[in-house]
Amino acid sequence: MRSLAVRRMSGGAFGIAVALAVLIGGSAFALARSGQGLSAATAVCKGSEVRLLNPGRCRTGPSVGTEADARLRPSHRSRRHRLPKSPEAPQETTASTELTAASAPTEPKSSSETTPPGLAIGKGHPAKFSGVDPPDPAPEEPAPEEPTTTPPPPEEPTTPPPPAPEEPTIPPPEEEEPTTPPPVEPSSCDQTVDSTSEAASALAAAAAGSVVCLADGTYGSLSLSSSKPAPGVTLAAANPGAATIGSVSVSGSGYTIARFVIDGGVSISRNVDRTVVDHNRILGGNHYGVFVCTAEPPDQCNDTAITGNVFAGAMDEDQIRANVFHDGDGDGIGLLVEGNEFRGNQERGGHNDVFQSVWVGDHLVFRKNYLHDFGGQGFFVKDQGTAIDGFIANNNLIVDQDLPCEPASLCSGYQLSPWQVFGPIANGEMKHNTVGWGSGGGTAVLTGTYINIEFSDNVFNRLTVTNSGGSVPSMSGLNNTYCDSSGWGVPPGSSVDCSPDFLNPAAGDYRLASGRGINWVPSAQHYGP
Ligand SMILES: [Ca+2]
Ligand SMILES: [Ca+2]
Repeated sequence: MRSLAVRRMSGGAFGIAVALAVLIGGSAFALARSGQGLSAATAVCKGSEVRLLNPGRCRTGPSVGTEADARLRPSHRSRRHRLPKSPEAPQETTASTELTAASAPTEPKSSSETTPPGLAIGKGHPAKFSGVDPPDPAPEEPAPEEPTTTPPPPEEPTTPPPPAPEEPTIPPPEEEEPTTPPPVEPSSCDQTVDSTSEAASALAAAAAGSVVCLADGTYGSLSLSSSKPAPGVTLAAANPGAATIGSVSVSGSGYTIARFVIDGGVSISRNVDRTVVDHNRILGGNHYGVFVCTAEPPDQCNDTAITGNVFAGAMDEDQIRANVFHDGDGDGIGLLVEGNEFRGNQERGGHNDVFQSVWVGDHLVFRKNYLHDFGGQGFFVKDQGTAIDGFIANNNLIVDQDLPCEPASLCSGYQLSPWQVFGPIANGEMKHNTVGWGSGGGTAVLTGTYINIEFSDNVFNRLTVTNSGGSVPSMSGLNNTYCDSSGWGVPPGSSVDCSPDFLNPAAGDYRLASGRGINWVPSAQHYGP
């Protein structure tokens, strides 16, 4: 799979276009919220982000029991395993149920062995969108949020930790991993404007390669609809993190959105090419963080990149929803999700996942992401009718999956799966991932048809390989470390270790001297603006 070596999509300058802000089914949503008298609490929490990391302070948040919930979700939500059935939304079932239904004679494990407490397998995705785009049905677009009056201050780039004394030498990575690319610099602004209407005009007139910047401030929503030829155009905050924008609707090709605080999510429409969402802070409390894309086959979104962002807080559904991604330019990447930090996701009854792939796509590259201090599910791939051709999930760190459901009664436990990959997938690899350690942490699940997939050099806490996706996956691979496994024909070179000697987990350094697992530390990355 090295032939799939990923080259980052152009993060540089781009041309521009304008768009008419067409905000979608938000009014009802906002109305519902205000009707619950929650607006103030929401704004406070969103502005400070405290709610996202300290749910106890904001338990009256908007996600539970609102009119919007009734529209967006099943009406009966006493438990997360009873989403209503529909042709597109298979009912969530427990692992034991699915294993019984599709029991494989070769799988002698009892349900208790294959169904760790709290494990949720086979969760259905919410009802699909209507296929009309635009206008968008309710689930497609986030409701416009009242802009926060006080955007969070830009985060200072973290400084690398001092070298640990007598730190073991980390072997060089087996493959050359790209570093997090530098964000657009303010000095690169070709022009700076101070309203979304001016931005729209500037983008419409901009030549490919241009960078239009927004001055410091809080703005409403943006719609980018005029396609731009390569290398596209960039809309950036003039000063990193000092401009807050609402929802961003992308229906034209060739846009990079960089270094903003985004409080309304990013939605990429069908048949859009070359969208880059780079080094933004994407706030919770909206429908999705980034939605790629509002379509189903045969429509698709080509060559999308989501890089270097921080996703902070739970959405009504997923922090990233990926549907029909496609490698249109033949560089081996259809959707690149790389170098992002994800925190604060929680299961709120909407099947809230950090990353969920629905429908088929091709050439998914999920790499070097940092998932921590979250709940719900982590990396979740399911429901594609045909194989995702080109599947790379490498060098990701998933730890401290310990946020409870909200409300806690939604979950029998909060240790939902950090890594759940349903086949069919083909021609790819899962390598050098470190998953399920720290506080909390559910069981990773691999299931379904895997074709030419390598699973090597990973460090998983708990891993289940089941037939709940229709078959037990067959993988090649070497040299994994794990604590507990079920149904897995453990590859050669694997070792059992329930307390791997991570270099400095208290400081987020989950590298191992053996070179297995990740080869980077979060503190050396630049997330967000
Ligand atoms: Ca591509
Ligand atoms: Ca979901």
